[in-house]
Amino acid sequence: MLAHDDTIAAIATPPGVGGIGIVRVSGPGAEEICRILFKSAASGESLTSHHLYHGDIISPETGGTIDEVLIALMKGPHSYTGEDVLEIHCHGGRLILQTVLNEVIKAGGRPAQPGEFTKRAYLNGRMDLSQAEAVMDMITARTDRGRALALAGLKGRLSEALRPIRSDLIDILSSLESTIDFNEEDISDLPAPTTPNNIENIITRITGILATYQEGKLFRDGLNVVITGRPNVGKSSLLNRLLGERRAIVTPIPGTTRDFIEETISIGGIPVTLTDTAGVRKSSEAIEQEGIAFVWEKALAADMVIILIDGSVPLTEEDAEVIDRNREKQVLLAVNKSDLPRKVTNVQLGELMPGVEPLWISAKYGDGIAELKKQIAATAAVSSDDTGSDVILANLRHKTALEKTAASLAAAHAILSRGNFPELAAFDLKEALDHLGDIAGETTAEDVLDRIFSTFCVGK
Ligand SMILES: Nc1nc2c(ncn2[C@@H]2O[C@H](COP(=O)(O)OP(=O)(O)OP(=O)(O)O)[C@@H](O)[C@H]2O)c(=O)[nH]1
Ligand SMILES: [Mg+2]
Repeated sequence: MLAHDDTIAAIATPPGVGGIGIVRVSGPGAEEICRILFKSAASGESLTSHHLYHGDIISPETGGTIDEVLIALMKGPHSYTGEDVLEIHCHGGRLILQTVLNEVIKAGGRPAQPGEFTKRAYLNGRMDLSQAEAVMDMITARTDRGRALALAGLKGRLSEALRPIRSDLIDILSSLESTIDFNEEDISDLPAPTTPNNIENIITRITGILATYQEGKLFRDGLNVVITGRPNVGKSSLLNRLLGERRAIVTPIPGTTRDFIEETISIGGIPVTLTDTAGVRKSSEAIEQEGIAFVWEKALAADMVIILIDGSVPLTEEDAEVIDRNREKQVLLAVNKSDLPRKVTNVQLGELMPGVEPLWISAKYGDGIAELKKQIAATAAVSSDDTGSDVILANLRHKTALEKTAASLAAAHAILSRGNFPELAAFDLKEALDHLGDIAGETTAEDVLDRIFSTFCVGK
């Protein structure tokens, strides 16, 4: 265990006003800070670890009370960080929390860096690196599916799934190394006990886990969907309908939306960020032109584009341009105003956009919206084939590490298939183990750790 000799402190609750706010302290000085600042309501009470106490935070300089609080002292190693942790539950005002934090720092703490509590938890072996990363995924989860995914990470499901792979890898390596030792003692013609099949089996298991990444990423990071089309087709109406509230201005005047409007909803557990954009047309008006220039940029960057057509009027050149500009994108073609007499046919649309089945909807009355949502989720999700994996990979760093593991294994496999060169294969297997170890943070470099924890919030 790596003991830190300094004590860190931070406001752990978000900025703004709340019912309560928490100042969190961790390190060898936590108990002393508590002794200096906290005066228990029941005089003469001694503090038991992991109990909640009621009392006041007192300024040692003036002797005045700063706030009436609840505190908990959690002695290490049974605490979040593995160190002595003090939590001060104050009234949730920014000034109060800042004042209490200042007193904590005067009493021997120092301001914590982003993610420093969790980093200490990791360094002290309270969790592995993939679990530490899941802490932030948990906090930022936007849908129930995303939360469940993060929770699995937090509970160490990924590490659990990788453990047998790791131990099989170590077995293969040690049996390989034993043949190397024998060879050195010149007992030749010893059959290599490690068949390439063992390695192939591990590669297959890793590939199974890797196959879950697209799904995992979708539920964790979500999907960017841009609604585009010429003016007045009902883009803003569609955004409002999908959101279930009046968010964007809707008028019969073409060119109503100038700027883009972004909102996130959950579709089948996927956090979908919808962007309503300005209607695309040739415009001589500067503000509108700017808005339209933005549309192409937004559409280009999107994961998926909904091309919206007004089905109650004949197709125009502008519709054709919108379709043309999005040929390379993942698109859904929706035809709006299905409640009005139809002036557009599926055949016409098929000519403009072969192979894409148009979906008729009414943003105004809600027809076809459930189907549209279904199609968004279905188009985004890659095959829902059972990958045979009971963990879902959602983090790019984990994916990269697993890919490197598989690549090193493939190299070892190739060497062993070609002949008996156990030394060379052992080298690749060791590398595979290193890459695998990166996920739990067994072999992770300091700069990588810094990068990971710097994305955390202060106080976590
Ligand atoms: N009948 C009918 N009218 C609709 C439907 N959807 C939208 N409208 C009407 O079409 C007009 C334009 O709707 P908007 O949602 O503002 O269209 P938009 O594509 O955002 O327009 P711009 O922002 O100007 O590009 C409004 O009068 C809406 O009430 C629909 O499904 N049926
Ligand atoms: Mg609009």
